[in-house]
Amino acid sequence: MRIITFGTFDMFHIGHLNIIERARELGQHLTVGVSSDALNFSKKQRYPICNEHDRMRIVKALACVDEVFLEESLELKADYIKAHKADILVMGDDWQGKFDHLKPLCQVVYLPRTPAISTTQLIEVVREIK
Ligand code: C2G
Repeated sequence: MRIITFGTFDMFHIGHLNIIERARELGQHLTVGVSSDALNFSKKQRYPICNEHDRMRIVKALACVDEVFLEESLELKADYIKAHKADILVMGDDWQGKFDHLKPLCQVVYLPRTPAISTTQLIEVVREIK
């Protein structure tokens, strides 16, 4: 089985590693779409702390990741799934139900998020350190 997952993976943390490892365990090949800086800006009106080049390098360096590409639009999921011949799309359950329309193309699996850690929370903690 070929797996695909997507994310920004800004300030890479244990929640990111957990979902990537669990996604890889569902098959034999894992492709990760890393959201572009521009896509993040359009969604959140701010750029990630780490740029897309560095975020892609970090994800690509993981032993459980076989392939990485830049995700430039949320609307292109179906094209990315076909281009990478993915059998299963894995997303965290903060996206529960959001990608069910892709079920004719591949299996869609939502895995539970790792509790008590997020990029937003890390940014807030670092900001508070004076
Ligand atoms: N995640 C997790 N546990 C956390 C934090 C994140 O399991 N504590 C998961 C998210 O559910 C997601 C992945 O890690 O599946 C990447 O999270 P983000 O970097 O926040 O990516 P996001 O902005 O949700 O992705 O097409 C989707 C886009 O790429 C956006």
